[in-house]
Amino acid sequence: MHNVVISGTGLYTPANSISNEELVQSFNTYVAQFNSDNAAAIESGEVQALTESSAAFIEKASGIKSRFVMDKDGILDPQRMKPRLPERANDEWSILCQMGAAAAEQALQRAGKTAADIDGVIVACSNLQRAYPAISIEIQAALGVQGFGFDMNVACSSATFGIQAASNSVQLGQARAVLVISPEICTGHLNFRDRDSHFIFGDAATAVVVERADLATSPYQFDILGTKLLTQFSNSIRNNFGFLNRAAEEGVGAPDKLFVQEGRKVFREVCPMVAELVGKHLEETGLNVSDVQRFWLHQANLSMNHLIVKKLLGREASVEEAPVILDTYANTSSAGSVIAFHTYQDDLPKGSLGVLSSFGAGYSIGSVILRKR
Ligand code: CO8
Repeated sequence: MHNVVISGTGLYTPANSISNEELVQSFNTYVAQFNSDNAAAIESGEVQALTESSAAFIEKASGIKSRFVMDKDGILDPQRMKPRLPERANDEWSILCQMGAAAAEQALQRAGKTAADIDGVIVACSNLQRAYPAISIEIQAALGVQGFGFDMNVACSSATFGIQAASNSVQLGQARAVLVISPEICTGHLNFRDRDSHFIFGDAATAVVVERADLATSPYQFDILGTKLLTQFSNSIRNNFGFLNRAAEEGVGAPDKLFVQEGRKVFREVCPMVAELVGKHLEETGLNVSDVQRFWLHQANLSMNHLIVKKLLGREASVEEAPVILDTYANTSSAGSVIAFHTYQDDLPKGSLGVLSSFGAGYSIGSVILRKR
């Protein structure tokens, strides 16, 4: 059995960002148009009038101020309200491959490795743009990596589940190093006409090099002290989009073929589960919660993260202890906790303990305990 480290991380951030104010302006234009077009039906009670969104509500309820996106114009066009991402020819790299490979190249650079040092690529994310061939195998080709590749989806928890799979492969000697890549175009499956959720998501890609400790040479290493995963079935976060939609024509294009959630219920049910899992994981690893210098948590909602860390520590956490990136990135699904880890790790002294934890649809929760080398 080999000891395993994370030896490098990478981040791809799209060029364009949308502020709450810009998003709300587009949404409210759509609302005004809808209510005007349906004035008679609204008057007679056949159709319900739509209500405006508010930038102040969004920031207060979620902590989100802006989000990076792969296409800004298509989302903000009130006639369209979805990204415009043109199809590419089969001999061009796909958009998920392109952003995933960019994050991977940065992770390889920080790890001081090249494609020749990697034996596997796992693409772990919420939304894969096609059924096959696997995006991971395409990224292998784009980077020039030999060995194996496979895709996996555990929604927002995909990256931590991917890190466990990668860590197991390296520990068992099946690979010297594995790249875990999370390209997320969450705006592709976000209903920008839904007031309750139109502000939640953004786009980004992350990558992590999981490597045999005795081969790692980078100055950015973290020992993986343990991983722990939990899933429990819930319909509170759901997306019914899939390949069988065409066999049920009546449902094609319906709102349930995009992201839907009961936000309050998710908040209430998931926070205690995360605190319990992380607490138990630390205990099983022989560590105390008070030994942990940093919690890199899934970035969905600021109050959610405050509550989870408060349950764990028994007090409010400082922003250094639980760093925030959702203010500028929004929820980037599986990429979120890794963006926090990538952005807020270099200041930690050697020996510092941290927990990388993600949570989301399924429900699914992942915990990875890390110690800086
Ligand atoms: N503007 C103004 N007012 C609003 C708006 C708006 N945009 N939206 C709702 N309101 C109003 C409501 O009408 C309501 O009014 P009233 O009290 O009069 O009825 C009031 O605000 C409160 O509404 P909510 O109860 O809905 O608001 P919350 O305080 O619960 O906040 C949140 C809503 C921010 C959504 C919050 O519940 C939340 O963040 N919950 C956690 C959700 C979460 O973490 N989900 C994770 C899902 S992500 C995941 O697992 C990945 C899935 C795959 C990703 C795919 C990519 C698309």
